[in-house]
Parts: sequence; C-alpha cells; structure tokens
Amino acid sequence: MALEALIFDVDGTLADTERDGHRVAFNRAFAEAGLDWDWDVPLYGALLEVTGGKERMHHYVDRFRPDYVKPADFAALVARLHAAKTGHYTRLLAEGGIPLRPGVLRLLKEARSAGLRLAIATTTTPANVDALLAQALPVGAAKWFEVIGAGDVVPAKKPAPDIYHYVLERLKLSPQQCVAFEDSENGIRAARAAGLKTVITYNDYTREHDFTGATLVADHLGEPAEPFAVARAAVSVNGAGYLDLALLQRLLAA
Ligand code: XBP
Ligand code: MG
Repeated sequence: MALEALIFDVDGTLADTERDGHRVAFNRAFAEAGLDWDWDVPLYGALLEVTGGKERMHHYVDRFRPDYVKPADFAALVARLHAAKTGHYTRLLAEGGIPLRPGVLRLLKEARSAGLRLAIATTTTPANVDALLAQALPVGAAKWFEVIGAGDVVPAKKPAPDIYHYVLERLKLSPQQCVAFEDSENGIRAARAAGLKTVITYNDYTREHDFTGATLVADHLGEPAEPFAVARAAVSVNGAGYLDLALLQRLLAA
C-alpha cells in the first residue's frame, strides 16, 4: 500500500525537549509552589518511564517520596502544578528556543514536496506543541501538520495506541499507509500497537530502550553534512548518510 503520511512524535523526536525544557519547567513550578521536589537529569530519565506530566508527578510521589504527605486535594494540586509548568515550558521555548533535531526540517520539506501528508501524535500538552512549532519551524509551518493529536484528547497515553488511533481516524488512513517517527520505548510500543511501522531516532535518555520491531534505529535522521549512525535497519543502508524518502520507501518495503 502506498505511503500517504508521516506521523511524528514531538518530545525527543522533533526536538530534544525533555532535559533542558520539560525537566527545567517542572522544577521551576515545584520551586514556585514551595515544594522541595527537584528532578535532576538522571532522576528525570527514570521518571520518563511514565508519559504525561501529571501522571509523572503522581508516579514521582508514589515511587520516590514516601515521606511526602499528600493533601486531600492532591490531584488538584498536581493539575495546578502542571498548568504552571506548561507556562514555564512555553516561555522557556519562546525565550531561548530548542532546535529541531538533525534532518527533521529536511524530511518535512521533502515530504511536503512529494505530496505526503503530515501529522503529530504526542503525549504532551497541545500548548507545548504550538510553542515548539512556532519557535523551531519557519513562520506558518505549524499548518503543515494536518492533524495534531496531543495530551489529554485520549484518556490513555503512550504506550497505549490510542493517540495513534485518534490521528489515523482523523487522517482517514490505515496504519499501512503511514509511518511513525518516535524516540522512546513507550513511543514505539504505542505506534506498533496501532499497526504502524516505526522509525526510531534515539537520544541520550532513550538509547538503551527496547526498540524491537523498529524499521530503522538511528541516532538522528541525518543531514548531508551530519551523517546519522544506524544501529539497526530493515534493509542495508550502507553509504546512506541520512534518511530521505527514497531510503524510507526501501525500508518500508522490506
Ligand atoms: C512526552 C511526554 C510528556 C512530556 C511533558 O512523551 O511524556 O509528558 O514529557 O509534557 P512522547 P506534559 O514524546 O512519547 O509524546 O507535561 O505536557 O505532559
Ligand atoms: Mg517522545
């Protein structure tokens, strides 16, 4: 079946947003609220096991802070902290910016020129997606993404396939007509469970994850001047420095 659309995860895939973006924003919200919660870089790596910022805060307290006495309205406190964190994150992006990962803009442009459709399937809050696209892509390019599935629009976050089902339904495409781009084990589990072939570009937090079933595993998508390192591929990619549509089609046909 012909390839019709590329579906991208956001955090860790379009840009390396977790360590210097989300983590910092969480810590700012905690400090502001007078909490002694401080998520350092390794701890945040462990917390990423749970997707969704609100879910991650609950997990942190349950797993790492047996000393913390939850107030009666703990869920409301988490919701307030999360709203504050979203404010910090979006401001942080507007002020400093986090660049797209290598090869992302090149592949998006090539896909558009070839008439392929683009979509997003992410666990992050919609405002975070808007902020990233506004600061990292050319003006007006947020419109390139026909469907943006994000955050709480589905009750079960990744590794559940729900967000991919949501996006596929709105694209009116079958999983065989699309390919997913992910960076994490939770991400590939969600995409594969929805029946999608998946390209993995790992990062420092996810390089040791289990990417069983991936069509390609590489350190990034690559650029002519910045070749990628391929850990695993469905076909031989010898000599290829980056993922373009021709190579993607070869990988998907395997
Ligand atoms: C992203 C997430 C999100 C972000 C933080 O996962 O799990 O929770 O870390 O954003 P994926 P929020 O890349 O698999 O979509 O605080 O808005 O949840
Ligand atoms: Mg991700």
